[in-house]
Amino acid sequence: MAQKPLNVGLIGYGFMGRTHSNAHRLVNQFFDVPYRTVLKSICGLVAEEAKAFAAKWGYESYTTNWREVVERKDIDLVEICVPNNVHAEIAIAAAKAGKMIICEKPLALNSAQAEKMVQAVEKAKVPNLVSFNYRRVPAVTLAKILIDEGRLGKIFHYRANFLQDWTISADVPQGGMGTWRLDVKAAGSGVTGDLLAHCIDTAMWHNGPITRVNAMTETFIKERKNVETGKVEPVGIDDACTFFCSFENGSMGNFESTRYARGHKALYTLEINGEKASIRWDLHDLHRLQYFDHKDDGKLRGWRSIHVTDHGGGHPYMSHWWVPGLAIGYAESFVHQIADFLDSLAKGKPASPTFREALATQKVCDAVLKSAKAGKWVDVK
Ligand code: SOE
Repeated sequence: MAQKPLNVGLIGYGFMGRTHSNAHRLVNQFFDVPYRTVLKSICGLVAEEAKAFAAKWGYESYTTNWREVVERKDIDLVEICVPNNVHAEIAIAAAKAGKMIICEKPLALNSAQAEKMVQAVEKAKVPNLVSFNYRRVPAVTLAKILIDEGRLGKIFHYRANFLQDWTISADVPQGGMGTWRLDVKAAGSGVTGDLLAHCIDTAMWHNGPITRVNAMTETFIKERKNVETGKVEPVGIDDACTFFCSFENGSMGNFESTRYARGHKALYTLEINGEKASIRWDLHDLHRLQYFDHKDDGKLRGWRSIHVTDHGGGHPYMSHWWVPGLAIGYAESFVHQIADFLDSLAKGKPASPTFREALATQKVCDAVLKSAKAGKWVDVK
């Protein structure tokens, strides 16, 4: 396939900077997409680190000034992999400069800010995508296909958890590289924006809009040292959040996230119960989809564990990888994301989830935090 080059400027060389860079390194090896991504520039706070990252991942240049990336005439796509409080400023400037944008999740600190970002990309008519990568784990995509085929029938329940345990110690600081997620000024919220946003994005993709929520949050450790100021400061994020919700289709939702579930490192699970069938998925076993079909013969009826690696069986994305039976993992969900983005670009179609779709997720997050504060049901508006 004839491929056009697509020049990338990536801002942020932390954990997400690595997942996105890795995806660029692999996408053209495994997917016949009409564009070949070229790693033009990496931007990060410390020049020496940016230089080392550029050398390791194959970027042609590095900088510590994100405006340089946004303003460079030879850059087509800007990827935003920095803390949440800088997403809006960079995205709006990039849209004004006519760049395509892929932004890490959550889109913004809150929906008012996300709204401005949506206006900017829509006014500039630039392709845009928010990196809710779990949609593109083949088993999660297969769940969407099964739901859309009507195999579950009417949906009654959607439940999801995202459990971690890395902030239990009071010695974990807030602010700075790696721990900015604990600083409300940088993150906007705690587990609601960081982890539940993933669950909400997937849930609304699978099961349609969420209309109202009833939430509770807790901050277990009230003060932590701030790496930026060197002072012990109040913690402004939610350490844990549980909420119930209604979906527009009449089903009930039940969501929980915490960074205080000792023993769980990144346990994202989801379960959907329909009139005819149920589905269950677990990030720790991400290539499997559990499926129960009530119409199976009674003697054999039970939960089946589908190893989602068989493209002969129609398993999404798997024809691009190895032979049936051999699994892929977390990193590949980012490869699928960029492959889908490039494919949509060639077709002149938006790639999902767009900034506008991520705004809907942000509105649910805002309603969750508002409900927890008010101690009552809140409509998602
Ligand atoms: C937090 O620990 C985190 O890295 C999130 O920020 C990611 O979005 C999630 O995929 C894994 O956990």
